[in-house]
Amino acid sequence: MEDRKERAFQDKIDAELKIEPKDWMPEKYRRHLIRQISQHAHSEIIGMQPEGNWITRAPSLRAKMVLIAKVQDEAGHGLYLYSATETLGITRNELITQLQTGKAKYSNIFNYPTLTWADVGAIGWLVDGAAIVNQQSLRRTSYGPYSRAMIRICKEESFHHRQGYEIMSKMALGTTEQQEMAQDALDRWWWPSLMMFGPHDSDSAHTSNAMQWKIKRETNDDLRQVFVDRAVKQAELIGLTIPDSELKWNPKNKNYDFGKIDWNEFWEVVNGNGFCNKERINNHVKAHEEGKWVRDAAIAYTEKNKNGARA
Ligand code: BYC
Repeated sequence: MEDRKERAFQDKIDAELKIEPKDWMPEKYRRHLIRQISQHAHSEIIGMQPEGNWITRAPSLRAKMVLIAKVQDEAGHGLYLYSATETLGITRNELITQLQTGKAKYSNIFNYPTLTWADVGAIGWLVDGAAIVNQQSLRRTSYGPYSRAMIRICKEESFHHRQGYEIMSKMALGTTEQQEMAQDALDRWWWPSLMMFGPHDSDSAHTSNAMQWKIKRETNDDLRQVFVDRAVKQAELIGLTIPDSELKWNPKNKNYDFGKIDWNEFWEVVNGNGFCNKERINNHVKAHEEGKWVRDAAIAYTEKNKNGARA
């Protein structure tokens, strides 16, 4: 019986039909999605911190308004993604506990500090740039609510990418000091951005199932390559140098070969030993505790309306 259901499930996926919350799905598929979508949601929410750090110090009113809008968008992305995860039968509270206790991961990239205004540019350009490559692919993911969230999120990410590239272009074409700041930001954010795509395919524990179930549509290495090829041209255009002496055009494959990624650094950061891991989680815990009265008030209001409707 279970086998028959599983075959019908796979046939549906192979036929490019979406799986919806009330459809039958194997437990492994459900758990895989909860893991991936919730980690994605956590990344959006934790990702507000490095850039939020610069809102009060943005160099102009325009820059400040744009940055506030961007950070607010990330909160919205987190909310769509938490909602998509909840359709799989897990509560928001459980998800938040998983994040705060270190059971659930979030993207490696948000454990690095934002030292200068150029870092805000580098995040928009490289981090959102990497996220777009990954998320454009995920628009075709097999789970309906995740796919629909991705379509909406991608539209906003394009604006984020532009705001980052605009900051970098202005600085790269500015005074010598600004040029140095832009190059320094690129030097620090380049390699962690490549790590965002996850381990090489040969070391990726989840890729095989994810590809079979069409949760992922392209592998970690394939998406990383798309990102590198795009970013090299963008860096050239504004006169910045990618910090990789092995970066070289490969005429046979028609893409850029690049140097070795430091996977020790990746695992250290992912496992809690990056520069900012503790600070990021402590801030989250504090904000969550301080927001308790808002959640309590919202629940009390809903309960009151329910009771009112019953009376
Ligand atoms: N960081 O088998 P693998 C944003 C973990 S936020 C940390 O390849 P999978 C933005 C992985 O979880 C964008 N951990 O896994 C927000 C697994 O460990 P577990 C965030 C990572 O799932 C604010 C183990 O390594 N985007 O755009 O097949 C401001 C083995 O990996 C990472 C998403 O989350 C990492 N980078 O592939 C600006 C996209 N990579 O879970 C921007 C959605 C891997 O077994 N997620 N790990 O403990 C995905 O597409 C996939 O989950 C990944 C990893 C490609 C990330």
